[in-house]
Amino acid sequence: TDLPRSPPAAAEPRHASPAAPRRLREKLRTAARMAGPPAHTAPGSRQQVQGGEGRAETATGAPAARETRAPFRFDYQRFRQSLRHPVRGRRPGEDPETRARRMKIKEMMKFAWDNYKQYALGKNELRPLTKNGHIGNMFGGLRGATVVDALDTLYIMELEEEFQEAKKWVEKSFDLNVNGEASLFEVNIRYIGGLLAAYYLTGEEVFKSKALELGEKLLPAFNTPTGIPRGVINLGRQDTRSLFSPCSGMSWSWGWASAGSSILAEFGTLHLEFLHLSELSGNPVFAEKASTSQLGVMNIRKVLNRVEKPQGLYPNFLSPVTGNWVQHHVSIGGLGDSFYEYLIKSWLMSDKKDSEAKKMYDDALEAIEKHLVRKSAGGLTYIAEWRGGILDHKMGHLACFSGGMIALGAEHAGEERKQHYMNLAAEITNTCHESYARSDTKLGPEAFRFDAGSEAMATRLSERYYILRPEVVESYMYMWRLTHDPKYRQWGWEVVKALEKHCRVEAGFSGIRDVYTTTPSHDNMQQSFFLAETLKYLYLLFCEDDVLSLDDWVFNTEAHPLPVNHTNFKA
Ligand code: DMJ
Repeated sequence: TDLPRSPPAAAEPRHASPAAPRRLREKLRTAARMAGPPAHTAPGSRQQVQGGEGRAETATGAPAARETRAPFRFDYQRFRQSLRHPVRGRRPGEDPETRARRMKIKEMMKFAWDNYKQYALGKNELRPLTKNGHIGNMFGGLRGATVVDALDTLYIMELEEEFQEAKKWVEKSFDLNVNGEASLFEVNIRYIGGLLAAYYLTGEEVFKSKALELGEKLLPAFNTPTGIPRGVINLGRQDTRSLFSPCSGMSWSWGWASAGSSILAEFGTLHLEFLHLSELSGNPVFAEKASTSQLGVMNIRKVLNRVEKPQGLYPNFLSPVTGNWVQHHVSIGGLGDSFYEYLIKSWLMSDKKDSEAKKMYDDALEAIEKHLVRKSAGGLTYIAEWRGGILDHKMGHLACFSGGMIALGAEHAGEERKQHYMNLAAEITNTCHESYARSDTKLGPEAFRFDAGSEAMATRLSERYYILRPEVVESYMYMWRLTHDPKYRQWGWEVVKALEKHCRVEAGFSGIRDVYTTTPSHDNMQQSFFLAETLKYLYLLFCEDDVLSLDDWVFNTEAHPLPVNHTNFKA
């Protein structure tokens, strides 16, 4: 069983000898601060509690670490000069139809933003039918998820006025001084990813400082016996004991996750952003906590490389206490998806130096292909889910990102494997397109199945909805960039037309409850990832390849571009 245990003692570590180099001693001190007081028993139904209640140090020790370190400055100008292509491209002559389609997508973005601004600015999402805002409980009291998610898309589309409106909101109204329970994963991919991308694209300091401040608030989630973070963290101030924020800095596992486990796609989707937080701050604590081990706090990859993997597969639930799998459910869709994405992207972002990530990706993909990839009776290739050795012949919409990922990885697989993986990527993307083409709205369901005579269609009422998700157009964008086969632009344009017809309402875009009826019922929610991802990938599909070139950028799992690390930009 998964009982609460104490993290390592918060004392000067044994091996911090006076002879140790100064940088190392500073790191050790920081990490000792991070270790925090003993664990607490979780209130209510919560599974695990660890971390920083009443912590005497500043938030996570990172600010204190800054006091002892030589001042660090990231040289933004030098970084910009290092890019191989202008961020927004060179704009050579292009055919008028492509331009017109791109302009249409830009208009959709403006419409989505304008309505959010008018009815919901400062809330997390727009409710386009009732014309008000939605806050939800994923972001621990943080607001403006749509603003932060939209920043880089507005910038790339040259919606200058709208970008300035969004920036002004971040400067004047984005309050990080909140006290609530947040998803570590969602805050990381949407807020940290969005702020980092906005900084790298524009050089505006406000985005960098907000990203770093927020990043520090996430660090206590790593205070577990293995260093595998828990899924939920309280974002409250951690430097004072307060009657009003008794849980600040503490973290929990999701109540619904088996036996206090952490989720593969959550703890496996931090690496890109946390490396950039370290790069920009000069503070190694983010990267170390996200990737390497200090003071016996096992890092994420170490734990994963140590634990035995059934048939080479990675199950979705892992105990942050023991470092063992809690359940044998494997999926390249929800709960697993972006873990695999971040392995290949970690390698690409490191300018192909992070060979550990590449090997983990290659091995994982080999196991997935062997045990999960299947062909339907009708000849469609799909990726099934695996439950303790039994295949569930279902593919989630979320799993449709994998066509793009496999194509991206194929580029670097060596000639023979390259063609093999490009074929696999094309087949999976084709299957996902079929899931759209076989619906009445030409939008795809949340999940589709290949059993009981069904092929690429939802068989359960509860899986028929479409919430403006990006994964299918994400794969079209990568497949277009890597093959230039015009069918991907054609398929992307089909999605644009379907969104306009079935999801556009008077005050924004809404998800729909059933893709198999042309009189859809709207779910009254304009998801922030529609602006961050769906519209951005559609727009890029109709851009030249040098706009956010894949030579210079990797997209985080929320489509926020982060630069490939060609050099060290310390001023
Ligand atoms: C996004 O927040 C991210 O793409 C995440 O990785 C998965 N789900 C949504 C969009 O569907």
